[in-house]
Amino acid sequence: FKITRVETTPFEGQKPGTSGLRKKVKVFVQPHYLQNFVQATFNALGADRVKGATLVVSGDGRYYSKDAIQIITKMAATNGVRRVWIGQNGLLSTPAVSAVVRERVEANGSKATGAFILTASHNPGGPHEDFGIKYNMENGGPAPEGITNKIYENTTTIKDYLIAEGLPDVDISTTGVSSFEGPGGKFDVDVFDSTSDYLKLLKSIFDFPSIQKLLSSPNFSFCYDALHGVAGIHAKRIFVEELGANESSLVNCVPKEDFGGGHPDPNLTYAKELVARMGLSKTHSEPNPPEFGAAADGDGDRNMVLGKRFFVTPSDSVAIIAANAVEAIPYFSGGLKGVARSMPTSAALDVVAKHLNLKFFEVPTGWKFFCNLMDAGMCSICGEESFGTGSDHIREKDGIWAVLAWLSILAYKNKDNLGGGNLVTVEDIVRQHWATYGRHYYTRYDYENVDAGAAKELMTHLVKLQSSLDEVNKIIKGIQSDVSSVVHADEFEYKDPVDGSVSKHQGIRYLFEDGSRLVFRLSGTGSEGATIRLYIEQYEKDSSKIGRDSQEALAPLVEVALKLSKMQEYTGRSAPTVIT
Ligand code: VG1
Ligand code: CO
Repeated sequence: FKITRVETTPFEGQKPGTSGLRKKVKVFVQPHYLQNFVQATFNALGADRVKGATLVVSGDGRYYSKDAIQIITKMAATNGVRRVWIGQNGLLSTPAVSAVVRERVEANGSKATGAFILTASHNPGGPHEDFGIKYNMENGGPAPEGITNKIYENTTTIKDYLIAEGLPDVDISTTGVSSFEGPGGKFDVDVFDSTSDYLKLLKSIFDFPSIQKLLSSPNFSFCYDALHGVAGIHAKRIFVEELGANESSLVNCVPKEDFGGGHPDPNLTYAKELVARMGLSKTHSEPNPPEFGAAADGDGDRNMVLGKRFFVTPSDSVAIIAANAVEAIPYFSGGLKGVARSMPTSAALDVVAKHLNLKFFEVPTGWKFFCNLMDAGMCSICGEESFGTGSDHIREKDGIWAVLAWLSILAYKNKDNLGGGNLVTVEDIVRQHWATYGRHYYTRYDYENVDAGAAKELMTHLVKLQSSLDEVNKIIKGIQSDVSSVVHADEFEYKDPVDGSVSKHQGIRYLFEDGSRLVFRLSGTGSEGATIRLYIEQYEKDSSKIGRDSQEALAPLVEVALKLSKMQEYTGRSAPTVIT
């Protein structure tokens, strides 16, 4: 093939958000749009990281992925990349990409140096929905802000990009290596099995035989919903073929370019089928739900964990995994190096860290902030309230890992009663945890696709309010006289303890005397307008008060949050789009 230099002009708004660049497909398919971003990324990485590199290119299989893979491959070939690795059919979950970057070694000894992940994660897909792309580094984690800022800068000045002429489209449906000859020498494309490397890693972490025993036990039942995302292919292989779960326990596990028209976000609103199966639907009654259910998002890094007629909040989930990991998961048997959560995530993990005397970190939203801690050996388990949980086995959150972690805990707690009799259930484990550590009532309100100007004004209003706590408390007492007082309010700022980098404006916090918190932030993953996220949390230590309905328990604080922020006044919305 030959190298062609194509002239181009910058597009506005190619700034990577919380997790890469996400836009409507119609934006991405504009001539040169994807190409500009890819070239800007190669330029930001620099020759050191690109010349001779081995690059993984795959994703969640959403609409436009197949075209994007061909374009990126042709650009990699001309930018000096030596090898491109592609999961069969272009499919690799985000955690599987991270595992491949860290673990996979080709027969000739080559290892990956980075990855383009093609996904818009939990956003819908299809010709009228979202596409996305992000770059991960040689540690398997998302590019740090230093790089993403550089990429953005490059997109604003780009004049041309390089693409191969005469390089045929690669057949990504069959595994195997194809070699091509270019002006710079050989260029290989290796299409490989999507699950093998990821599975091998998971097998080295968990006790598969004990999980298999649990799954085949007559008094246990299991259900997994991939919402037509990429996790479906891994789930089939891992849960059914390796661990012996029944094929019928998999729901929506065939990946689709448009996720079957659904919203591939594993929460109680969007994972409707699973929610109904687990006996949690308000309109449908299920006589005999499974003991355990879980769902994934489009790219398989998120998870929702459910018990029979029981919802586990993600903030509780990471705390419970951390509290039980050493006993239940072989990978952690030597102890935990530390634990971490994102700022808006509830403080359930903080309490566990304190009890177990573990190093603890609070970082801004987005997985990249955990990666530095993990690289420095300071953190083993971390999580976000947004259904993201994971560990230092890779550098992304990992939906299937979280399910295996829960199955491990269940297997451990039930090791003596799998023959029959009463199981320790998901609900038992959570209630026991609350009894020991106290309960963090928690909810998140999302206002999606709000006018961007209005959202900014609301945030500015909240920042201004903070200058006088007396004033804030006066307003709050006027709304609800019996909530506790705000003792601290700020805009969250994070100084990375490893590299000293500072991230500002990471959300507005109101911290109350009794441990309650209100947090407001703007989403960085949307593709249209602005999304305001409001996080509400209240801590209850009194064991006689830990069994309440969470929306009911939080109602006074919710009212305070809405009135204090003048939510309806600024946004015109009387209710959130989604409550989780
Ligand atoms: C959201 C979540 C955040 C998560 C991010 C990427 O970001 O809140 O916790 O890390 O999505 O997840 P934001 O900026 O919209 O609040 V994924 O599964 O979409 O890559
Ligand atoms: Co995701």
